[in-house]
Amino acid sequence: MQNTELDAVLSQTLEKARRNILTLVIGNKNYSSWSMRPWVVLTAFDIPFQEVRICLDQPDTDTNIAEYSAAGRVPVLIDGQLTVWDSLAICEYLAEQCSERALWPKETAARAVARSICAEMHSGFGGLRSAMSMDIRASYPGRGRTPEAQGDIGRICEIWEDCLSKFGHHEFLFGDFSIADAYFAPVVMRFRTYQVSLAPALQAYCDRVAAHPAVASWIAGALAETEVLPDH
Ligand SMILES: N[C@@H](CCC(=O)N[C@@H](CS)C(=O)NCC(=O)O)C(=O)O
Repeated sequence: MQNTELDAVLSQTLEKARRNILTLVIGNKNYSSWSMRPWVVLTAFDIPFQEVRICLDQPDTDTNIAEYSAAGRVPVLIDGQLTVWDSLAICEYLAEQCSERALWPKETAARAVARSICAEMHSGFGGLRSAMSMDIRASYPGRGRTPEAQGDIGRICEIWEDCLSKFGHHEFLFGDFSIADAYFAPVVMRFRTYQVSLAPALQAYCDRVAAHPAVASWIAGALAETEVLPDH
């Protein structure tokens, strides 16, 4: 094959690869807890993707997000012509697309509980979310302990203890790292920032989550950011 033909084949292949690669639209890594979840899942399971980062709380944030999703929120996953929005829908889509990999636990009962705790996280824990928002770079020891946040912390500890002992063999929530751990990774970030004291087994779980390469890579990204969003 001549060099020019080779170049043409190569550029067609690259173009095809570029068009086929998943795109995840996210917010700031320091602040966007919802973005963190699918990003960690994609990274933990070695699913190739490119990221588009939109800075939150800016005059052009809404316009920038609207280019990808009419829902006006990140994260958004683009797969060719398909747009999937909302962190839980994205994780479900990824699990379906990569069914050969155990993004959800393999065993039926464990999978049902994993889905339950992710749904509980997705629809609840407003006390924790509003009083102790994710700010990975910061350190606010003892702040944000409203009664509602304390209640949420108690419930999260109960969930973790239950899953780690029943399904997790004291490793990740369901043994191997799964969507459930990615879903609780932003909580681990909050517990570090606000220095929530935990029972040793739960602290060890938090340390394992923070040390997971996908989570560590997100933290590194957050530390490299410089924007400060006081209202977020
Ligand atoms: N339920 C949604 C929540 C998404 C969400 O609230 N995202 C925030 C960032 S973490 C956002 O896009 N805010 C838009 C803005 O700040 O303008 C999900 O799970 O994806």
